[in-house]
Amino acid sequence: MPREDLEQLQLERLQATLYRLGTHVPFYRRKLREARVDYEALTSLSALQSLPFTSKEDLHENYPYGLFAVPLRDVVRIHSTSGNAGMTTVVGYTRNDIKNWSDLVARILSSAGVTAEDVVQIAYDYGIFTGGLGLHYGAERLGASVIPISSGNIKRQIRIMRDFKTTALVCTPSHALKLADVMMDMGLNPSELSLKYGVFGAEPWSEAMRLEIAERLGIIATDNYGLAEVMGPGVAGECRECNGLHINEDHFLVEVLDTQTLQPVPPGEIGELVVTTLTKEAFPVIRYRTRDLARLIPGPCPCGRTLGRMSRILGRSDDMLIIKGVNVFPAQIESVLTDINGTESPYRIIVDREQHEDKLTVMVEVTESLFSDQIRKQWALSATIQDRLITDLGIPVQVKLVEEKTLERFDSKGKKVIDNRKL
Ligand code: DLL
Repeated sequence: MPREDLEQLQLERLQATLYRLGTHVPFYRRKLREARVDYEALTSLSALQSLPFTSKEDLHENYPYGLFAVPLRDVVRIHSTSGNAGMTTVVGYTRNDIKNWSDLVARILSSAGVTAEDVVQIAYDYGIFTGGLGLHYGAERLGASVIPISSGNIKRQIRIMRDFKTTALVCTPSHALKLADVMMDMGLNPSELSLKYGVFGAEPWSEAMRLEIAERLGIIATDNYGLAEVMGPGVAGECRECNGLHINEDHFLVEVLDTQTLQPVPPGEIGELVVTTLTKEAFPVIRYRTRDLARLIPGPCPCGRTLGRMSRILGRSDDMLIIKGVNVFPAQIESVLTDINGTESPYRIIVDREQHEDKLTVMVEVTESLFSDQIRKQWALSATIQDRLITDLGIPVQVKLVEEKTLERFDSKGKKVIDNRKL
C-alpha cells in the first residue's frame, strides 16, 4: 500500500479506536478528557503526540477486565504475558481480533518465506502465553500444515521434525540452538531434515545467534516481535532480507521515544517503542509503553514492502529479564525473599546461558548462625525459597544460600542482577 493511503487508513482507524475507548472504557474516557483530546475532531496523525500514555501499571490497576472495551460476552479468548504471578496482565480478543491476529501472524510467516506448502512445527508453549496459539492460528491461516508440538520433550520434537518432514520451525532462538545441540547428541545431522525456515522471537537475540542458527540448522532464520499487551506475536517481523522487522503499521502505530523526555527521537536513533493499536476491539491500547528499546530503519526495503522497519530489540528501559522466554522482574524475586525471610536480605540474581539454555540462580545471604551449624534448616530454607520462586516465576530456579556480608551492597536494583548471557 502506498504510504499516503496507509496514513489515511491509520488516521481513520485511530479515530475509531479513540471513539471506542472514549465510549466504552472509563479509564480512557477520563484520560482523554484530562488531556483535552477531542477525538472526534482528530484530523492528523500528529495528534498522536498529544494522547496520553498507557503503562503496565495502568494495566495492573485495572486488573483483570477494567480496560476491556467490550463486554465479556464478546470476548472469545483470554491471554496473558509470559510473566507469572504478581505481574499478571490479562488481555482479551473478540472473534474479529482473532481473525486479524491470525492474518497478521500469517503475514509475518509469509514474509519469512513460509507458504501453504510448508509443514510448520510450533515449539512455543501452548497456553495462556500468546506464542503457541498466536503462531498456530497464523500458520493455519496461511494454509500450512501445522504441528502443535509445544515446548516439552526435545528428543520427541526432533524425531517428529525428522519423520514429519517439518520445513519451518517456530520457537525462541535459544530453543533452536538447544535443538541443534540435542540433534548432535542424538547423532542426527540437520541435513537429514527437511527444514528450510526458522521464524524466531519472544526473547532478545543477536546477529551472531542468527548466523549460528542459520549455519547449524541450514535454514533462513528471521526475527519476529510482539507482546501480549498489544496483541502477542504479529506486531512486526522480518522479511528474507533479514535487515529489520517490518511493522504491521496498518494495525499498529509505533513511535520511538526518548525514555526521559518521551519525545520522538531523531529518525534512526534508539528509543523506547510505544505502540497504539488501530484495530483491536476487546483490548485496544493507546501509546502503550513497551519498555523495549529499538530504532526505526529509514528508507525502503529491497523486498518492496512499504511497511516501515524497526531494528531488532536492543534492550529494555526497565529491569525486566527474559529467562527461558519468560518475562521476569527482579521485583518479583525480591518480594518472595522478603516474604519468606521477613526482612530484605541481600541477594544476587545471576542469569547464565549453558548449552543454549538459560539458568537462573538466586544467591541469598543468611545469618551466620544458620549458615554455620544448622545444615538441615539451611536446606529447608533454600527449598522453601526455591519452591516459591518456581511457582511465582514459572521457570526453574537454583537457590544458593551464602554467608552474611558475602554479597557486595548495592543501592540500585540493577546491580543486583548479573546477566552473563552474551546475547
Ligand atoms: O513474547 C509474544 C511473542 C511470542 C512474540 C512469540 C514473538 C513470538 P510477551 O510474553 O508479552 O509476548 O513478552 C513480550 O518479549 O516486550 C519483548 O521484551 C520480548 N520480545 C518479544 N519478541 C522479541 C524479539 C511475547 N523478537 C516481550 N526480540 C516484549 C526481543 C522480544 N525481544
